[in-house]
Amino acid sequence: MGAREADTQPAAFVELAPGDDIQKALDRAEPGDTIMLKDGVYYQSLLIARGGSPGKPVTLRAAHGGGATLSGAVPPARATLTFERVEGDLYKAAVPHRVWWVMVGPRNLVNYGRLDLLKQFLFPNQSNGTLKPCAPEGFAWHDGILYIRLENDGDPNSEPVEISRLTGGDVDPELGKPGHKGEHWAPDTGFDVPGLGHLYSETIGLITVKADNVVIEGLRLHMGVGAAVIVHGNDVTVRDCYITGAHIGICQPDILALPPHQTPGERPISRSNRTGCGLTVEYCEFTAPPGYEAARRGAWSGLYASNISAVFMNYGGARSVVRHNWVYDSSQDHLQPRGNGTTDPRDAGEIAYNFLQNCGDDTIEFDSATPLNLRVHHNVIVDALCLLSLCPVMGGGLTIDHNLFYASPENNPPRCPWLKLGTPWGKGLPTRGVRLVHNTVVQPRGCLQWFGDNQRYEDILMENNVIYVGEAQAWNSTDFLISRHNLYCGPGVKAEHMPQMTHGQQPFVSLKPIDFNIRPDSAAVDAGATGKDEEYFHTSAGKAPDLGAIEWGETWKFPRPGPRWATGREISGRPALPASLPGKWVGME
Ligand SMILES: [Ca+2]
Ligand SMILES: [Ca+2]
Repeated sequence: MGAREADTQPAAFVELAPGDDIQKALDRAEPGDTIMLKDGVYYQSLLIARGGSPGKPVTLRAAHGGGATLSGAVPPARATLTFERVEGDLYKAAVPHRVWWVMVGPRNLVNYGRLDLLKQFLFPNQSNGTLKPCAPEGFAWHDGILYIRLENDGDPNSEPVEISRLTGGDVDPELGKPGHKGEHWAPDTGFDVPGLGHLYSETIGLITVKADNVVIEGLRLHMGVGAAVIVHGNDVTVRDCYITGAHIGICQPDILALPPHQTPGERPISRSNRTGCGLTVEYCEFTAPPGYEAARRGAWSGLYASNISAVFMNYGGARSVVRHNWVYDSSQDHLQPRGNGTTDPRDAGEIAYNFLQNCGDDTIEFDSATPLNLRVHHNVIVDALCLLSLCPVMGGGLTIDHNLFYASPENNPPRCPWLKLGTPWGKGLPTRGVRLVHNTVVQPRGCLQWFGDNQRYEDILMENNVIYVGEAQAWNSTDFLISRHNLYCGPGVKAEHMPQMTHGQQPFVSLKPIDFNIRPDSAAVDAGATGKDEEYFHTSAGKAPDLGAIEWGETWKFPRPGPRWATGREISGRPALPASLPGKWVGME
């Protein structure tokens, strides 16, 4: 470990190797300092309490991108577990400390909490405690014994089992009990452990940042349990990190004590304008298998409140930027942005150029009562139980433009909606202040909306989109204004289903494989509302704007998402693209 020569030195590089104490180096850091981690695994959890200043952050960085792993697992030398068969595929091993998380290779196991639930693979439903089928793999820890069951009668003695280290973690024992109406909402805040309570994700993490101007870069963040990174500070950047084994990848809690309970209905809404500001998360990769696969196999409602119902980001601060990330294989919403509480353009947030794939719930869910002040653009969203949730956006301030949404016919379950509407907070609360412009939606076996009828809407703008669906629906919400400058098409679509919109034949160059460019003879060419290019962030050509995300003749340039150090086989277990989706659409060519 290199030492700082003098405290007056403007910045220091400290290079550490596995076994060195990262915390000690962090506790001495001054603005502008960089702590470099040499290749290897660091079994440490960190609190960053000393930050930098604007332009001079404190940086924690892998010396070689992806070479250094920060792990919340028990080090292998100490993880000498001997499993003994109890009955059938149920095994047990003595582990004196409580185990919050277990992984087998890339797979996360459900923390069933109670042995009887593990034996039945049943997990209490979030809302009413009813036991629901859940993933057929899992564990339960009780009184110094770890019980485990693996799929296909797997013997844990011959599998790469990792268990979480001894660590703290606040559990509210009153929450998460079957039937208990507590002020929490898994998975937004954490996860339930049956028999024990609700674990808040902000209480166990690999890195907790309680300082401003901090950069975390190039690391593998493994088994954070509650979260990989818990962000309390302002102007924190996480980039080029690969995140596995956490309930929430980046968790930005409110500074207020949880849970504030200040809105109608039963769901806690955070006073998000008190959250840290200026969060940037870019070029990261997050995955939580087998979440999507288990949700597809019908375990969704059992998984919902469990630890493996994982979320890439739950956050809400002003000036947040989320870009160039690749997120896949989770059973929960990939992104959960909360309202940042302001309408000032200087506080606006952005979600851009992300590739969001294989989501077992709603890929982005914006549950928010306060203004979002957010633009969501140039993302590619591929395969999900629901591609996007406006459920609900009560504070407005949301623009969604130039995104590609694709539910592939070969990978995705049928009947996938593009938009989840309605509200979980009771009737009478309108969704408002949403602009959906210049998006391209292709769902050969899906539909337009879910829960949308007979809700209230205010100030909704839907214009210049192309929506291709396999299943047509009528639309009964007259206050959800739909411009005629949208193309609604697909094999089952009839003009009377959505008379407000323009109808037409197959607008694309090809559906197999998918080519999102519109055909020159498509009804979408030059059919957009004119005079709104600037407002809609669009550049039109020809006589008028084209409908959809891509003007005819233009090229879609999607930068390769995920850590920039992982361009080959540095990361295993990435999902294949659907065969019908050429890689160029997501920057893979
Ligand atoms: Ca959701
Ligand atoms: Ca045009």
